[in-house]
Amino acid sequence: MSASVIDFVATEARFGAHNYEPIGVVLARGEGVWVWDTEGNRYLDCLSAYSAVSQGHCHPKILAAMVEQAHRLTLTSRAFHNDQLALFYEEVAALTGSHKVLPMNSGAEAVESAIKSVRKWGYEVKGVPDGQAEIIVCANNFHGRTLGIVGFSTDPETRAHFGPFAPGFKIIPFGDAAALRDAITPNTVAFLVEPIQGEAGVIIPPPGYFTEVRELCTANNVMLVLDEIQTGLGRTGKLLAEQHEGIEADVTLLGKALSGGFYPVSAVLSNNEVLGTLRPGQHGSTFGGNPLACAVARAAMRVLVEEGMIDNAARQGARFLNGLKDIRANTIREIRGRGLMLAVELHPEAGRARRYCEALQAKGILAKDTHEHTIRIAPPLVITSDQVDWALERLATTLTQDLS
Ligand code: IF1
Repeated sequence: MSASVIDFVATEARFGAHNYEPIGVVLARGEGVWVWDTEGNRYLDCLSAYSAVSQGHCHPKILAAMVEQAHRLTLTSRAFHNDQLALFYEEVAALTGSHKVLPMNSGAEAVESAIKSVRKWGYEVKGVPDGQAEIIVCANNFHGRTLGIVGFSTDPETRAHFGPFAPGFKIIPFGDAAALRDAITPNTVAFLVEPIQGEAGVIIPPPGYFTEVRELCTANNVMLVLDEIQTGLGRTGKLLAEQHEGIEADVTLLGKALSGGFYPVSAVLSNNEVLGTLRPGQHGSTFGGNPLACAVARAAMRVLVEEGMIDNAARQGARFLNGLKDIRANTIREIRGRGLMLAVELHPEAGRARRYCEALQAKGILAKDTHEHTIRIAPPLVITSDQVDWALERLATTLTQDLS
């Protein structure tokens, strides 16, 4: 690495908590699907900041909305109204068919807020005895990094030495409706689940799973909370991943691409019942629903729809998936994906996925490994057919190498 790159990396190592092991590239600029490092090398971003930059890097219309609002009013607190929040509410509710919106900042905050809200609904509406609410989650879940959330993680790395944890969560296998049926009790208030498990390696449930889940939740007065923070807003080729299953969640969580990567914006969306239980003073956030966040999110949603990014994700996702499946390489165990949420799982004997990500970097593609043997592929939803083909060429040459 050249001197300037080592300076950045060394300084990060010197001062920064070592909670990430980034690939050896220092990025300086982004535009659309492309990012450039400090040396001017160009890469196709196949991570999109974990699907937060779905609209492409530095989208000009989101940037313009951010700059215009930043000149006018950035933060008021919710102690006062502002002229962006109501518009954000209207537009996100119209886009998703929701009735109530709770604006937060990070995805984890939306998840935590949803947990608080469904518990409150359980006690005050469903009649669960106070302090006995149960929430069912899935093994290999990823819903964020707060203490409450890692308390129900099954990943030792995510939860080791962070305890003690809060009770009230039951863990069942993902994709097994019978396990959900058997786990529900009169004190169950919600089933919190990702439509497709992202961090687990793009795990897609069996056909019909969510139809059964929806029926079980309805029959037992259990709130179905879908964490669409990664799968939502076009990533899987539909606005919400639930649409592939033909169901509707009771509570939907959005984040990441809700701001197009410009600003932390998340939201809990629900029917009246769940969010209707929150009264003044019972929940809040300094930055939640601030005018700058709302202006950015409004622009991010607008360009997603107006520029046909959702349909493009479906088309280019199919192209990408078929192209990956056409690669004949002994290293590949399985190719998975829906829309532009794709994964290449390698055979364990092929070596660590990180080695292949490092080889891809040398060919101009930035991708991230997950759980040792899987390479995630999630480019911005603005990717073109030519760019998909360009990426597939490089993936094919890399995956046919043996980097064990
Ligand atoms: C990290 C993972 C992805 C999420 C879902 C909630 C959140 C996330 C489905 C929390 C966040 C991020 C977090 C980031 C890496 C990335 C990630 F690898 F950690 F799991 F995308 F798969 N629900 N995912 O994916 O949202 O609070 O981060 O805004 O923690 O390293 P957040």
